[in-house]
Amino acid sequence: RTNEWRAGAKHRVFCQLPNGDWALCTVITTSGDESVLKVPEGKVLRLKTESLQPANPEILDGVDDLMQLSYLSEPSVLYNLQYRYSQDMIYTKAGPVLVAVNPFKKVALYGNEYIKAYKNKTMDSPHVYAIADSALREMKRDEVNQSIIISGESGAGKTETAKIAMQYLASLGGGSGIEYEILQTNPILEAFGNAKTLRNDNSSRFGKLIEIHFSTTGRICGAMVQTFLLEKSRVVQCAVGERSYHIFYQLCAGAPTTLREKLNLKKVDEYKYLKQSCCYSIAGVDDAEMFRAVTEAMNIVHISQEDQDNVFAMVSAVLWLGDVSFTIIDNENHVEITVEEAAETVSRLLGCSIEDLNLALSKRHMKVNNENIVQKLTLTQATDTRDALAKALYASLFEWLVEQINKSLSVGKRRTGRSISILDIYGFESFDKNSFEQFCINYANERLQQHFNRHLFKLEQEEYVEDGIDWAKVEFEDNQDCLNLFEKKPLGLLSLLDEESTFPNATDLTFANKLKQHLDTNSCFRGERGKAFTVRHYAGEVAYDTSGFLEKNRDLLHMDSIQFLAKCKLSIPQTFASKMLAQSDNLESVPYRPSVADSQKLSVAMKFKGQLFQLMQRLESTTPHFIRCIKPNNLQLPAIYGQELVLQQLKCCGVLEVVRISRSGYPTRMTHQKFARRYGFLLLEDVASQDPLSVSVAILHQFNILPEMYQVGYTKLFFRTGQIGNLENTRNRTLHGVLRVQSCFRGYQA
Ligand code: AOV
Ligand code: MG
Repeated sequence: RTNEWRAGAKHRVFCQLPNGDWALCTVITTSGDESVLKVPEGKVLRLKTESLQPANPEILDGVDDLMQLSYLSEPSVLYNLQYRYSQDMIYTKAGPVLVAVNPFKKVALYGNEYIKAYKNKTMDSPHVYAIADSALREMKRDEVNQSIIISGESGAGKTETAKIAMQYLASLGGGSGIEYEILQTNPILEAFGNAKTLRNDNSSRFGKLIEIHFSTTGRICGAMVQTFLLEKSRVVQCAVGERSYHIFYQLCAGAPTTLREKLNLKKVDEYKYLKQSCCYSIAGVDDAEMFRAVTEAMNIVHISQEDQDNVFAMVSAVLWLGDVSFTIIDNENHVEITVEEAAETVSRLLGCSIEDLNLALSKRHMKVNNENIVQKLTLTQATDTRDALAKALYASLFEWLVEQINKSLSVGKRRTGRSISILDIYGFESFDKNSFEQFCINYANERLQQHFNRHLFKLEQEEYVEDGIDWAKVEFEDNQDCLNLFEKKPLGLLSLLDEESTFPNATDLTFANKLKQHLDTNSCFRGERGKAFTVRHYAGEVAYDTSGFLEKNRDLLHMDSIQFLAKCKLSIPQTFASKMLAQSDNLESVPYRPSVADSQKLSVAMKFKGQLFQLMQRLESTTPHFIRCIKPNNLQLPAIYGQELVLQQLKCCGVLEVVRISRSGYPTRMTHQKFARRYGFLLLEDVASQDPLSVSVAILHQFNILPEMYQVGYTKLFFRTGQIGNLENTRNRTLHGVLRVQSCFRGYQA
């Protein structure tokens, strides 16, 4: 433990203010175990010396790579990011990782001038452009596919960052015109897959990987989009203050008169599905204008006018479906649909008869003891069936759009195999109440975190090895145990969930009990009271409530509904249903059961796991570039930097972990030349004639820097945390001393 920093007055330290924030202050005096400090507003505080944390010397204020910090403590990292943020320097490196702090305002860091500057290397401060540029260069140089992996919590800026990276790639790899199409996929996917939530006015409700392909000459020749787990439930249910998908509001606000009449559009506040959240507009967003932008984008990616008409017919049908009501026909609460405007509009838009719609929503065909029977549905069952149909319609529409985009951007024969993938995926989530969605999202993040750890370690080790220094492996916390908790067969969370989902009589409670029975000895798992359980994730503990897990995992669309869609004249749902039927070899309508060899055989969790494995496989064969987005406040406002909030995210997205990893190695590096130049004058002996390495070694000896605190590499010196800080202090004292002597001398002369 080094205590030197405490020794003298005028030292910069961090102290924790009553509100919990860390403030940079100077030590006025230290006596006993207490210090008197001057805090930023000029106030004076007396605090226990023990509670203080050393601060870095002034020359390290606002360094553009956290690795250059001599002290890598939490307050130092927070202060450095804040220092930069207050000057609109929103990007900072944490070693190989780019940290991006959301400015929540326009910052003058983008556009052609900047793109040129990064391309020509006249600018080298941390930036998304710099990351995209390295990806492009390394792709060409090493002939290896690259990936840009963007993570961070909701509203942190992942989607914006992905678009900024795409802009840079489009600009440098453009020429064929296809780059413009690629950029235009964004407004389409955002209209159909983004929504206003309490955390983000433009929240992506799906994960996205876009693979941009390059020709041998480095020109963009195509792209492919893959999406993950769209949040379907939003279509039928959404929290107060949030909105459903943008497209619903855009269509209602922006459809021209003829389309409006054709689709029988109402005002947004007249639809049940949209009314429940009491939120219809977004500050600063013109939905009508956005509608025009979306149709323009659809033209650009070659979605025909006829297809666009079909798309909007589906959007309208989903809205009207929510308004379909039921009439109770007997004293057992059985229902039929009420024949009125809603039902009529739905059947007209989908191209089916009202009878078909009624059959699909109020009856269910079942096979019991090899006998076909028809069950009448109760009001609750019918309403659920209606909502499931609306979700399926919307999900099939989204899937169809992604397919069209991929057809239009298709690489085809031009494929060279070289690509840069950009991953914009939901970050780790921990709310007061966490459900199946968080369960899947956090599982995905565990996988990504493992990928992240592995690569950072590899990089770190490679640099040491390249420079020829001794490198005893540093330990790092790996999250394999938590991954095992999810993936182990047969006694892992996913397997147990699937098993329970196959039992018709299982409930969320029996599922929770099963977990507790089998997993209670697992150190990453803790059973809670009732239907809850806790998982110890790498980013912290999350308590999940199993309510709805089985239902959401089964995600059943009854065979009656599938057959209904197959009969509709509208092509998108029809194709979707035919595909499902083609995969199905058994038309029995049963609850989810593995013996049913159809497209619904796979549970949602299993499908997601499959997608995730595929994704990881794809990423493994690429050189990764990591960007961690940070949200500095929950108000979506500029210039507010909440330390607590930032710190929690730095921990969650592994930035502090990278920093911690580096601490156990040699985080500060300086070339022999720079080191000799900076500190050489402190030497007592004359070294003017010596080479930088000898000068460096002489400095290390004179200042008694312990051998375990540094390593001499071929080109660089590697230091453990805090070492450069001490040298800097000596250097400053000496420089000030020299100045004082000089001014005394001048005084004497006068
Ligand atoms: P997310 O993708 O990380 O959330 P977004 O990329 O949608 O977050 O960013 C949220 C909002 O922050 C944007 O709508 C912008 O207003 C603002 N913003 C982000 N980055 C920048 C930037 N570089 N410059 C200016 N404004 C920015 V989510 O999709 O909710 O997880 O599911
Ligand atoms: Mg997003």
